[in-house]
Amino acid sequence: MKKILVTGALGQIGSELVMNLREAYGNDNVIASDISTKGSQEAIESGPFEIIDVVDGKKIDEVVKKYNVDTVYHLAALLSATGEKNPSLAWNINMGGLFNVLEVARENNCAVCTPSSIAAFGPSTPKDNTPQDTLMRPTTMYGVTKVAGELLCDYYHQKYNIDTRGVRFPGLISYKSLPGGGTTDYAVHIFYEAIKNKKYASFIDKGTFMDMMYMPDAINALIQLMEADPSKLVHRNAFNITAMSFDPEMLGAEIKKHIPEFVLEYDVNPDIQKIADSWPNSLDDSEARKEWGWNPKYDLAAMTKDMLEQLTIKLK
Ligand code: AKB
Repeated sequence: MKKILVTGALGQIGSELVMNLREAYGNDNVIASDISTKGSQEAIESGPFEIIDVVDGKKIDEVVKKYNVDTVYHLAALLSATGEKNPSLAWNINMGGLFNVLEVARENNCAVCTPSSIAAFGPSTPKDNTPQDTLMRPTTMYGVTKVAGELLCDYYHQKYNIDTRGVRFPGLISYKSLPGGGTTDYAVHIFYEAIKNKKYASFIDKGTFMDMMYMPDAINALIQLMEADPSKLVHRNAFNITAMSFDPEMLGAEIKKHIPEFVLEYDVNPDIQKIADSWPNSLDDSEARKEWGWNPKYDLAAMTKDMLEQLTIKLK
């Protein structure tokens, strides 16, 4: 049985990933960790939990040794909009944290799964059906750390034979934990406001298409990729994956099918819009489909219906 450490376990992805991993591998085999205890109490209470600040490599090493960890899901990172407000902090956490995790993995022979992002692409990348292997010159600090992180994982794989794997996540939509400081966060906030106030002012402009994914598909991607036969993986860091691509108008229209009074307005944030404009409209994820059977279940209609149902229950 795997012994898994999850960093950033109380964040948007982590809080759901931990519960799914515990169901699959057993509660005691999944060690959740985060910089504080703020966040999902379920993830803290249902199995082992440790405080880890990922810039502290010694602490990561201590926890890995304490539990005989053989697989690390490294999720702790600053997102794009927050990263642009504090680029040096983004560099320290995103690059310093990943470097520490890879060094600990080398020392203790662990597999490492860490997400990259559509932010790894930039304005010179082909915008539509963006290929797996293409130009990557991002213009945000978050994007810079994601490209550098992909290269670093490739390096540890080639040089030290560490089993590193990753995906380029699009915007992730979920109802359990809120995202923190991302460019794609409008696609989560819109659901809260639609249910509570029947209107939403989007900080991303109409006509801005970005890839998106519902959280159950994102969690499956991380688990499925780490279970994939390594001999089939040509790429490692990191696979394009997507489930849908839409702009705010399309999402608003889909919500209106369930809440006819819903009104979508715009209050565009120029700084965040600039980031969105530098990212692809839609990714080509055929390599992930071919190499490890990636196949998302939720499209825009299925995701919207489920989000509204689940969030309505949660907000009651
Ligand atoms: C963000 O918007 O920063 C993230 C991402 C696409 O990586 N959701």
